[in-house]
Amino acid sequence: MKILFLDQSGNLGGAELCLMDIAKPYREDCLVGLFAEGEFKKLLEDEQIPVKVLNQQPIEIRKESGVVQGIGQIGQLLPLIQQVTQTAKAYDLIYANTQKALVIGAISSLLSRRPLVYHLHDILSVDHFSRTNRWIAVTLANRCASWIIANSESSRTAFIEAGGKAERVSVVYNGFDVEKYQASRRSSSEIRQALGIEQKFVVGHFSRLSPWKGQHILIEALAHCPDPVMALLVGDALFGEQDYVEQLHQQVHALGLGDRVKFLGFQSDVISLMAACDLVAHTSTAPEPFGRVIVEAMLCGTPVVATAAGGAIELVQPNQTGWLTPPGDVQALAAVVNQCHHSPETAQTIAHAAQEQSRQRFNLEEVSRQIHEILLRVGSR
Ligand code: UPG
Repeated sequence: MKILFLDQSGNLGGAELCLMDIAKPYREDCLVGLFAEGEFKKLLEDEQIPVKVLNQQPIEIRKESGVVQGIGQIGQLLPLIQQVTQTAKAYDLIYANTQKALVIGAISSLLSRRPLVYHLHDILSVDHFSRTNRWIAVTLANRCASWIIANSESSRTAFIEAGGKAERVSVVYNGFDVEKYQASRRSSSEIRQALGIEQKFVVGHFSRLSPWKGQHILIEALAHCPDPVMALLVGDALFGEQDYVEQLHQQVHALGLGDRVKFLGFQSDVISLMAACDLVAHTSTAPEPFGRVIVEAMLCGTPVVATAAGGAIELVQPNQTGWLTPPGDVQALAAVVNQCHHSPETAQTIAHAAQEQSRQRFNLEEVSRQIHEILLRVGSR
């Protein structure tokens, strides 16, 4: 089956890393059409997945856009719609991986008469999207998409609550190449030595720097933990959140934590770093649609504490495969960090159980099989 995948981003966010794994089995016969240049294109090329940037103009519509701004920007999308429609004629199916890809993909699907599948990586709630953008996403999905793949039960539920048709959505979790998390790690002691953190209790945070990802919660929690406890913040601001980055640096300075917080920026090898951490913290302040980092930490065998909201609740069984703390609850997070610091054996037992379970639950081969079944069904209609 020939598939035209569409993604708006040139940056490497979770939706893009997920798409890369989904597209791999189709690399002989697919095209990933991007709406921006960037690192994602390079990664796809490295993986020998055909890729083309279909748009040379940045698209200005944002998650929080209102109706007037939205309509005002439709004009700039016309050349892109035309190009996607032309391109789609050589493929059997359009697979939209992001919201802007849904907008373009839906119109092109009507014009090219190719079926559309929408992979929903977001929770369509007021926490994340303007009312206009929620309405656009749900209306286009209902009218134009043959099938919707939601990345968690939470994303599926929010979609239905926003008016989405329940009978056309299935939940498929992100899949992971589980062997990669065992095999390709550099030695943890080498990494800790290189970073000068051998004697520390290291709490890793792996996410783009963005207010709702809650790096500030971990920094604040650190102030309630003893000195050997430190944080590694891995990730960069991908969508222009420079004010937040500045705010984080000021917070570290104000709390006197300068030597206990390291900003590592975006790293392509997160596996080695995660394996070198004593604990991984997920601190999103709004419900996380899925939470790749939680599963990745589990696969690495590193204990994980996550925010009890959205997809994270589906991934972590409290006190069995990790810990859950209420969103924004600094004291609760600090308590878990201190508990893991004081009882590393218990933390390791829990991490081991999580590793065993996640290798079964999030196996990429099984996930690819589920996706392929959906695509075959849609393609044969
Ligand atoms: N990552 C890197 N390098 C870094 C920092 C992060 O490779 O320096 C990776 C990280 O390991 C993870 C990904 O980036 O694999 C980020 O994942 P996540 O925070 O889950 O993704 P989002 O960008 O927020 O993407 C959306 C949803 C999220 C869901 C994901 C896939 O918000 O909940 O897990 O899509 O469906």
